[in-house]
Amino acid sequence: MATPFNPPSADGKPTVPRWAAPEPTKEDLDWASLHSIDLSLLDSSDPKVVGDLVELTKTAIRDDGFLYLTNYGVSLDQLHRQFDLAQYLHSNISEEDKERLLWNPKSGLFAGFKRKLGWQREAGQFDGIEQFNFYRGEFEDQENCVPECIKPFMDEITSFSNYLTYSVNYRLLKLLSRALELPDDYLWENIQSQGGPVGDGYFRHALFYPLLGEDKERRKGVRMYGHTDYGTTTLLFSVPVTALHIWSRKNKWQPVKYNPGALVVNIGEALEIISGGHFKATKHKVTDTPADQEHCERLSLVQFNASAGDLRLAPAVASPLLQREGFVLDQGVFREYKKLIDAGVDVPTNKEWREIQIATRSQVPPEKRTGGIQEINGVKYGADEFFGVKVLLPV
Ligand SMILES: O=C(O)CCC(=O)C(=O)O
Ligand SMILES: [Fe+2]
Repeated sequence: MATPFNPPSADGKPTVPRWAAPEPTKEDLDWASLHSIDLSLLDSSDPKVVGDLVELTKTAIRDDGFLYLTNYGVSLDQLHRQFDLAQYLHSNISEEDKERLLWNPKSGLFAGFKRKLGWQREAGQFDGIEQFNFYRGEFEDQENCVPECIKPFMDEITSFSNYLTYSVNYRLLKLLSRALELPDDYLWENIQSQGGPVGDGYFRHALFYPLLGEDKERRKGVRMYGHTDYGTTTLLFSVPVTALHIWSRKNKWQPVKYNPGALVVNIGEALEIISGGHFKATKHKVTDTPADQEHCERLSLVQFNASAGDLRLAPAVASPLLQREGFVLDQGVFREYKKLIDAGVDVPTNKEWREIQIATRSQVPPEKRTGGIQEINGVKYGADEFFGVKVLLPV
């Protein structure tokens, strides 16, 4: 049995106001129909139950690349405490700390504080998205690298991030290794970056302020343009303010419905490549909210799990699934990697791949990307290119 999350106590710490979950939207939207995976079933002593779980996971990540994960060991109360802390950080971080801990994406990391003025370091136009990102460095040197106001609570944040990595992601990668019919520890041992609460990945406290008037007009409904995540798995906590959309199997953008307490898990590019395209790194974006949530602040907690930095990824041809069924070349980064591999050209290392994107990918609409517009099966895409790898985003 997996041990449930058991966080350090809040006793003797400054009082933290409770986060009040906004009312879910009442609009009847064209929701993405995602499968739900009950992670506790992985502990079942009945092989049929576990076998069915692996099958359902396989279906979910082949169909959607996104799934809801439930019963993963964190209670709703414990989760809401983490939202309290994220809200506290954004309400109490001093101007001095914002400046001192300002992020520098040119470094290839999103570490530290992002102001609500544009994506890169220099002040740009208001996008209303504030973030604090905890990388390895923030966890290791808390004295110098995290906001003063959050220091008393770093034990709780560290233990949460540790649980997400060493329990939730560990079990998830086991399930995904089984879907590839590989040994249980295959993805954890060979692909996942290691060390500390987040390996080479990061834990994020993001706050989306309402976007109104001219600012809203300018962004044309998009808060964060379509993209795929580059790591192994991304653990997004399902939030009441509707804004996350996925490019679904119906070839259209569909919103993800609030599922209290659930994790919204998406597959990163690393696993798409390793699985030879069987697992989908699905494009997703963050949009304006429905009208009845227009004035809501959207707090979003995310753990981005990263692949080992020095690896140059190739499909795991030892997988019986791949041997039986071959590659899936429908979409995405795997198809592009395969072109390079077939041509005998080195693909980038994982570290190079994520750092170039963080350092250079800016928040511009797909139709204004450097690689121009392409039409595939009647859908128009804007293109970027990094290391000879084309990245396509639906216009
Ligand atoms: O806040 C969200 O729901 C998603 C954010 C996201 O996709 C990302 O930062 O990669
Ligand atoms: Fe993302």
